[in-house]
Amino acid sequence: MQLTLNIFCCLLSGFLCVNVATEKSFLKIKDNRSLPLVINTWSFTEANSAAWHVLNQKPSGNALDALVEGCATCERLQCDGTVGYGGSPDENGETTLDAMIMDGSNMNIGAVAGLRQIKDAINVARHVLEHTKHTLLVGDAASNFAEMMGFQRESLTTNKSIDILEAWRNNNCQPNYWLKVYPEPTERCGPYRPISLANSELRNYLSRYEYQIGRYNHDTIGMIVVGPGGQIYAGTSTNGATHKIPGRVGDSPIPGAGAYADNEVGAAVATGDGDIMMRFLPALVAVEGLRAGRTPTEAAEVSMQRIVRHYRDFSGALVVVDRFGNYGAACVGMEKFPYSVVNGDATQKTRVEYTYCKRAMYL
Ligand code: SD4
Repeated sequence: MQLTLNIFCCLLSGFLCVNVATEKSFLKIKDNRSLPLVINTWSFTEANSAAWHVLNQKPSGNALDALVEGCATCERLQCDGTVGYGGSPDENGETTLDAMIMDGSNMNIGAVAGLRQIKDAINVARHVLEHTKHTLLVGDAASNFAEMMGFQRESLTTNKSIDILEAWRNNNCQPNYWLKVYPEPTERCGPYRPISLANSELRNYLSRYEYQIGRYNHDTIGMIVVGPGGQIYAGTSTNGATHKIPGRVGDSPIPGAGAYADNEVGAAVATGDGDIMMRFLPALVAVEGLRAGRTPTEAAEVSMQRIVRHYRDFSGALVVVDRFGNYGAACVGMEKFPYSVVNGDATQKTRVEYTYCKRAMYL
């Protein structure tokens, strides 16, 4: 019966559903229920190992410390140039940071967005979590808050980020995120002024926009830590999208978009084209999928399918964990998506696993 259902489903919706079927049977055999667990997007293995190390410290290792140390490790290492200082310069050449932590025991969140001149985004997010009644602080005021909390202001610019900016300017500021402006943004640099277009013309712009902003100008660490007693934390840290318009904030610090956690069911973290992802709250949708009885892989697939139905050229991925430590992932717009994971007893080591993905053709 299940097989018939899967075949029917595949005929209706194309490749993604084939993945659901195979991954599901795979999960049944594997049925990984060992806790504690640390899992994160991409092959950021140092971050994963650092979190695992903290989690297993006796007597004080806890899930929040582990999550913060994991993401902070990526910030220090400038993982892929897309986390921490010196990466993804905006149109002015400045690197700004987004980060979030969610506590699945009480739904408390601390986040920062567009954080300027402070390297330790995940730690500042922790201070929002622990020392304020707010959820999200932004921009220069978030930096003022960080200074009050004892963090140091410094430039996040590096030789590499200067080079990226110069190459972009020399390439007539291509690609960029502008629409409906003059001078023509596909050919010229700004400053731009708005022009009005008919709706049909705007549609053409939208598809071209999706084509230009690809997988390689955004990555993020999204991490989930499930402690031995089932305590779940989810978090993110990123420097966003390269050549973003100053002021742009992505999905990573937005609750339900970049991450979501609920001790009652599980957690999810996202990576990818945040301008699109944040329109769908994919982490929340995935966690609600778990609540409705889906496996982690199914919950991730369904959440991604919802985005692809509207944005076929979208690229992104989700990692999902249930409260027992079963995990899965789904991805769109790339060949395969790696994630780093470690679980079980303290002797276990970080490994990289992959989920294969293809752009859904018939959704
Ligand atoms: C953003 N979602 O700011 C982040 C970037 C990212 O994998 O996740 N890249 O759009």
